[in-house]
Amino acid sequence: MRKLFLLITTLGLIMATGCNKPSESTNTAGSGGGKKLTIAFMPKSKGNQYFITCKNGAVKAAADLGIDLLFDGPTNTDPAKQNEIVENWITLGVDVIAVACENKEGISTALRKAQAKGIKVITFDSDSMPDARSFFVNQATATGIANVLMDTAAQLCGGEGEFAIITATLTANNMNEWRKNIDLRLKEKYPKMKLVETKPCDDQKDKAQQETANLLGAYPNLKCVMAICSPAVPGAAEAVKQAGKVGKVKVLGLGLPSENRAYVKDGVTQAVILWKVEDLGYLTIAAATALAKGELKPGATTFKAGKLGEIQLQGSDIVLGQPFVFTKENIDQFDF
Ligand code: RAM
Repeated sequence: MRKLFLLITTLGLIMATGCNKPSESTNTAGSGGGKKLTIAFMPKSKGNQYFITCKNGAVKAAADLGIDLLFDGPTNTDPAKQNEIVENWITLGVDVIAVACENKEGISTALRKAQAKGIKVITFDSDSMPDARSFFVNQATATGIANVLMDTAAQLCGGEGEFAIITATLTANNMNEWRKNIDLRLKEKYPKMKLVETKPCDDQKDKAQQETANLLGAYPNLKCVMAICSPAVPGAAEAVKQAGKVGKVKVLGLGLPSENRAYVKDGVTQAVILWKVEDLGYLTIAAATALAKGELKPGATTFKAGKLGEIQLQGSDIVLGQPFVFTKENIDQFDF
């Protein structure tokens, strides 16, 4: 009985400590000697499968490189909460903060404050203002992503007709850079295609579904929906399916194979485009570690990113690679 009581008390204590702890922490075995680095890693939102996959890569890198990883972020997109977490990490005195920014300008003040306290800062997935961080780990160039999106949309529409975009938020730098470059490609190459509207969905599948349903009602000649944030791709597909417009309105976007497999197989979604998301998390932690150790300095042209090998820099951008197109034919080969 006493043993049972002790067990319950201990479990209660562990749970209470867990609840009060602001960030999840992954302790990894150090490579021996010296103080272990603590790298704090923040997604745009913790509930988004895309960032859960990024985190898996970050955890692997932490184990490979022998650093302690803190992981925290808003449950859903929330720029104010991101600022609050950065402030907590400043108080904690972490070595590096790595963040996917929801609001480019909004978060930069807090990141500058971290830098002023001697904390190194890098961004990944979605950048801050350039002076608020040392490096940005980019999944692929904005032009590369925009061109493959726009070229695929034009191909699906036979080079003409109306299309609409579902974006995440109007404050996230990655979304805005991609939108800007989609516009450029559209003007340059596809004069017969018309972008009717761009609607934000706050990185929420249900909101993307609702916005797509509204667009289908407002534009009866719509030929294609381009969803440029991962939760929006299955959301747009579901709306097209429920409106009975499968095949008539094409769906494409930046999404995870796992969240879109069924829609792709059923012919609702024609193309899903993405990069190796786990590697984005891995590369971010590798860059953060190299930065903290003084192995990656401003002006560098390459650096060694653990198991990913030597990575090229473009100015202060560390670019992971090229976007990839998943279709009915190849989607089964990918399990993320
Ligand atoms: C969402 C996020 C993220 C973006 C992906 C494609 O998960 O908005 O920033 O890179 O989509």
